[in-house]
Amino acid sequence: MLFRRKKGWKSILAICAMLLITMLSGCGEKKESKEDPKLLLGFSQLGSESAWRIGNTRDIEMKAAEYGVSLMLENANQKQENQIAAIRRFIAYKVDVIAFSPIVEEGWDNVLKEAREAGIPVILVDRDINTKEQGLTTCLIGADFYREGVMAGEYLIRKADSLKKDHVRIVEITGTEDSTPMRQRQAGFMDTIRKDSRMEVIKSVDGDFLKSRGAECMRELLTAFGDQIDVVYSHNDEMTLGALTEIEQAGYVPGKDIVIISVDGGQDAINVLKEGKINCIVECTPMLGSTLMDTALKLNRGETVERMIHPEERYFSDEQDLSDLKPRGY
Ligand code: GYE
Repeated sequence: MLFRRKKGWKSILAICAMLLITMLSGCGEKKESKEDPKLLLGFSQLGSESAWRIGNTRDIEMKAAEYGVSLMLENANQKQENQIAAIRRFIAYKVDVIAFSPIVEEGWDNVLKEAREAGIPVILVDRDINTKEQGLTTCLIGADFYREGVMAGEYLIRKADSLKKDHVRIVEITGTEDSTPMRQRQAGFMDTIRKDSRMEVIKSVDGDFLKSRGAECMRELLTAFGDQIDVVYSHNDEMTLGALTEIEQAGYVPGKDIVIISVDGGQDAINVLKEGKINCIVECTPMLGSTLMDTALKLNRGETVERMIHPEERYFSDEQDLSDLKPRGY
């Protein structure tokens, strides 16, 4: 009897202990779940200058909803001071993670030190920055813009070969001055064509990634150089589409009289490439939302993340059969 009663107590104790362990480990699991609804992400988008940017914002909103992340999204309308103010609001609001797409590379030290003091990790999306102090941000999720410039340059060398050109005069319409894609797309392109003595950049102008500026720049370039222009290298589709109208109005056939090279690969520009008016588009994908959510959740769990996260990219050109290309989604 006595023996049996003792055994009963032991069993009850063991069951209680097991229940406690299950409950505790259950709590742990919930906290680390991918869909932790408690993550509050503040994201400062730089503007809405292009199909790329609009597609990027839409993708981030969609993925936040999918991952159960609460998103505080602010659009800075192309102004750095608006981005700085947005980041300050995120800090005051005590978000868990801050992400932003910096319009330019310089001028972020102070606000990022404030984020560090508040203990909020910061993710760079799309573009890079240049700070005096290192380690103010955790990582960068965005394209390898230098490689995009290299792909554009390599295409041009192949095109010059096929056209049997011995002198190639290029005009460049660049993106926003001092932004990472502008700097890197230029550097990758120049480093590639520099090795080829046929290539000459006759003029480089700032088109600010805008369609209206692309048109304006092209008008000025055509007035200044006219027939001399063999190639337009434009840092995004918007500026390219703006430039094409001007080229046609001036009586030239884009894609034939002038070789057109663009970057991004949004649907509108791809359609024009298929019509033969653009010769090559280097892809830059705006679909960075999933990686951003995964990274924010990891940081929120205190995990370390890769410093540079580049998406896979390719190019589209008149050398390829693009009839099976899937809709681009931006
Ligand atoms: O190419 C352009 C946009 O930073 C990669 O910004 C981005 C660039 C993109 O407005 O269209």
